[in-house]
Amino acid sequence: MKKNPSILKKKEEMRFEILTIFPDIFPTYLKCGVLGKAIEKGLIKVNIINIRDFAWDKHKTTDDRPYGGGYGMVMKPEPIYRAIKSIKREEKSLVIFLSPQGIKFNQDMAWGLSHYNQLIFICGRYEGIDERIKILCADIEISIGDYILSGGELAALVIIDTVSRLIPGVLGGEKSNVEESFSDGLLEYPQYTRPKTFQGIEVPEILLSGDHERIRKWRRNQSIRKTLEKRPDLLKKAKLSRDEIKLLKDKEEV
Ligand code: 21W
Repeated sequence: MKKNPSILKKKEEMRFEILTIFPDIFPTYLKCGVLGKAIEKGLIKVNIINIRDFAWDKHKTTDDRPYGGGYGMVMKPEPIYRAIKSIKREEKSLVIFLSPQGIKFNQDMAWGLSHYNQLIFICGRYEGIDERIKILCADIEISIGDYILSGGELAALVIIDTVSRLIPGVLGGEKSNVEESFSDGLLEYPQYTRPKTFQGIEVPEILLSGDHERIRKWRRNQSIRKTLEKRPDLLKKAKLSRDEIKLLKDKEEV
């Protein structure tokens, strides 16, 4: 019988729930590429919840002026609280509060999140969300980096995209996510396709040689050199062989 570990393991789907006042942001991105296919195949589900549907006053108000005064508006707690309560919670479920003050998202965190069955994202707009939502509802507060966005929606898409790629079956080729940048902590080797010469620049000869072992070594070497050049901070955590570490040490002495 053909070995197929994927049929031995129970397929556990991932549900993403997004709480937002701008639901229109999401459908186009989610239809495209890898994510679109993953949704088609039923490997992931994305449910978009309009916070405004849980505002009960005549004007469906979701924001209000900050206590203590100051610039801008703050998102009211009640509609968000009711929106979260309306979600049917799966067994392994996490509520993520997206904010510039959160812990910074990275690939390791994505692996951690990929083991849940349900991730619930609270997207803020205006100057932020009433602090009591964070206290009462959030399991974790995440930022995607040190820059200012207009709201949490792009951050939710960044995290959903990254986490989805780690779910078994989402990427076509079995190996594609193992080979990807950051998987062994190194930057990617340079890639080329046809034509052989473009604007006077040749494709490196070795890639045309058909010698797959030499190509593998060349690519590995390019990855290490590129990482040393552009992101030496990554080398501390990179998975390198003894020989590769020695090679780097030799380079430092030159
Ligand atoms: C930006 C909200 C700035 C609040 C107190 C008094 C989610 C984000 C966001 C946003 C402020 C992420 C204030 C990286 C981001 C997000 C919108 C500051 C001013 N506070 N990751 N006045 N960058 N941003 N509020 O911006 O919601 S994850």
